[in-house]
Amino acid sequence: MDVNNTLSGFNSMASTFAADVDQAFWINFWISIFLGLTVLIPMFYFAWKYRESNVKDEDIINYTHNTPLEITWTLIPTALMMVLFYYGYTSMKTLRTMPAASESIVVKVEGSKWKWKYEYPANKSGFVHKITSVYDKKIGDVKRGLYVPVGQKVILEMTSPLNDVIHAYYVPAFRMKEDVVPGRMTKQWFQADVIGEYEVECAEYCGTNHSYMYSKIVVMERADYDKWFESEAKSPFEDASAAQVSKGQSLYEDNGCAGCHSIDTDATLVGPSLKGIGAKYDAAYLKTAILNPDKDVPTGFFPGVMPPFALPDADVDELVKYMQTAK
Ligand code: HEC
Ligand SMILES: [Cu+2]
Repeated sequence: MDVNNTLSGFNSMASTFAADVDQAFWINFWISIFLGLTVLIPMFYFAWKYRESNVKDEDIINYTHNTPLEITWTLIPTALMMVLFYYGYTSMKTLRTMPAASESIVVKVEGSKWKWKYEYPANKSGFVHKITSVYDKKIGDVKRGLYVPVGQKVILEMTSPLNDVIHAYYVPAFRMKEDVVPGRMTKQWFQADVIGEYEVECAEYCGTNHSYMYSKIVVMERADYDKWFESEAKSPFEDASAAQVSKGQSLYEDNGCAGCHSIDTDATLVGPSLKGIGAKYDAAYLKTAILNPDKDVPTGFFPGVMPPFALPDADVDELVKYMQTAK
């Protein structure tokens, strides 16, 4: 994914309604140009023609009105505005009319500072895929994303936690964007028709790491998707059995710690590097750092940035163990 070229998505027509939205845009654009010029050109022409040095006082006539002219300049713009309305309304309707849930994959999306989480319906064996998608500054790419089969309707049910802020789920290649609001569910849908990887951006300014609040949608062959969906692998590109990540590492990734902390380099992301932190502090300090981050704030950082994580004790212990041992 090339994050330096965020407009690249506009070159592709990867969803069912991309063409619709583009058509509405271009009709809007050209009608606006036409109407703008029909006002501006006569305006400049008359300003020049009737300039002070060119008009004698005795030549000035006061017209009160001109009915045919007034009817013309009312009817033509009105008709053109109705054309704009028609294309705007019909494409809006396609975008905002959700397909039947029975023929769609319904994925729950949670946007929070600064990660995206996806939760799928249970698969045949009752396993629920929960994916955390964060941008990793070190590798310059998004780790994990939303996986969908090509040609499949997908409904996104989106929200944000109550203690968070507004985000927006924006997929340029699909021409779709909708706010993600704490305490409220918003929806959008799409059907991707071209296999590939598409960038997702947060389109609502949400604080320090807003510009890195990326995710991706990976559109794949039906068979590849099904194979992954019925497995317990974290993504279609990771092998469930070979992935011997510890419970701690898994929690570290799923809670989005990696989006704010580097654990294998000294790089400062949003928060301090956690490399070698086990040698610096004891377990009690690390535990408090997770549950009550504002208690001890290292110099150079601010309270209120790292959210408190209300995790079960066992999970906190695993995270602490992971931080103590990570190389
Ligand atoms: C939104 C960004 C963000 C996320 C997500 C985040 N942190 Fe932090 N973290 C920070 C910031 C900023 C600080 C420094 C300020 C403070 O202590 O509150 C910090 C401090 C810490 C410290 C103390 C470091 C020190 O040198 O004193 C530890 C340990 C820590 N975080 C672990 C974690 C773990 C584990 C997770 C995941 C469960 C996590 N953080 C998630 C931003 C984040
Ligand atoms: Cu955001």
